[in-house]
Amino acid sequence: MIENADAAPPYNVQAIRADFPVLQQECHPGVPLIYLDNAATSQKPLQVIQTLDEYYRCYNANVHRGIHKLSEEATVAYEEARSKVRKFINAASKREIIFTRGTTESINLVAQTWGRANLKPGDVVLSTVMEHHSNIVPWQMLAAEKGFSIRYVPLCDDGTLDLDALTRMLNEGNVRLVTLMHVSNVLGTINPVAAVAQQAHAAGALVLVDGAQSVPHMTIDVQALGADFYAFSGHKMVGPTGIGVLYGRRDLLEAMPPWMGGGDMIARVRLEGSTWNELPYKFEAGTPAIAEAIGLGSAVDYLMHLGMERIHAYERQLTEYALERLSEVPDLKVYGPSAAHKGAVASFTFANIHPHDLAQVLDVEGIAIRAGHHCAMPLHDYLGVGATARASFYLYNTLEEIDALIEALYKARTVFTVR
Ligand code: C6P
Repeated sequence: MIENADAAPPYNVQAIRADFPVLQQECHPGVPLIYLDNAATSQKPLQVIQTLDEYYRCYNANVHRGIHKLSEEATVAYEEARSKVRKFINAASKREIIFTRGTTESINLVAQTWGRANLKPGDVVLSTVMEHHSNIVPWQMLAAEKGFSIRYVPLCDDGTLDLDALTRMLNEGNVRLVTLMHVSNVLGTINPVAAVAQQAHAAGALVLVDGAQSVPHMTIDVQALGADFYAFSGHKMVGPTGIGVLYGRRDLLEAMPPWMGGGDMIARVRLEGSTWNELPYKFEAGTPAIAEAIGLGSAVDYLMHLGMERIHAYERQLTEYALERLSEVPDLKVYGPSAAHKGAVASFTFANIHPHDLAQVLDVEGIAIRAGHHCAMPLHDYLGVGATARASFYLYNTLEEIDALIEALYKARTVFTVR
């Protein structure tokens, strides 16, 4: 599926950067943009932008409805995008690919359909303290209604998951679902999903994986991982906003009731009651995000052309270099494991400078980072910090941009009185 890294031409980051119009601009007069907020959202290459443009210019129409040329063209492109996504994550069938608005909606879909139908008092949903709010709050909302409990696996000191605790908690019984992120958006921790899934299945639990920070950065094979559900967002993987994916094992999806009701998700509607369409349409009520899905297909083409293994290897170099350079900065603390166990994310605190103030000073230098709790408040509580500053990298970032970040951090020391 992925091209052989040995046979591929060298990774030409400057040629890649030329594909991204946003990166060509100055952030302020005379100050080039250095975009290090990729965990929040990625920039889009011309190829994806042109795909959206072409759809609206040439064949904008609703899908699965009209018997006319434009509608047929739009339907073919929309379904082709689904096939591309299937191949990208190695799902067994196209029917297992449900288009949603993003990771958040995908997780809510599982909670509101599988969760609502299956979870009852006495059951346990096992999660982790490092989760994004989108993998905590939907379960809390449902638990308040259904009376099951949620337990959270703690972390080791280096920010990796405490696998002994996970085993213990699984052995305590009644765990129906293990729901965890593949890669942390704060610590960068890469969780051993395949091993966790094996244990969870042995204990009779299903596994939901939040892949928001993994799918954009590494080869994903949902079957090899043993994921029952896998959720991700298009906008973090050079695709448009407003489109995401829920992968679900076919037998599970078949057995789940629909979530939203409306057009396209039905087989037959009578005033007395309705029956449901086949997969995946049962879960795609109403006019979908057609342009965005087709744009996501184009993003998949772009990533597959570069090769996910090469992207991952390149990002590892960036991360190693960033961690090494950040370790030279006095009074700066990076959270999370070493580069070998980490995605392309570095969250840190820096002396007594509030992360928001730091982000503002870096913005003057044209450097975009994120500051705050990154929608992971429980993790920040666990770490004992109110907020962190986060630099996150992607396939178009360079070592020179990391140098510029370090230089700007030294400058920030002179702006603030560091205690
Ligand atoms: N994290 C960040 O800056 P949506 O918003 O649905 O596309 O993705 C939600 C989400 C779920 N899981 C993880 C691990 C994530 O990182 C995110 C999005 C962004 O870290 C925005 S809060």
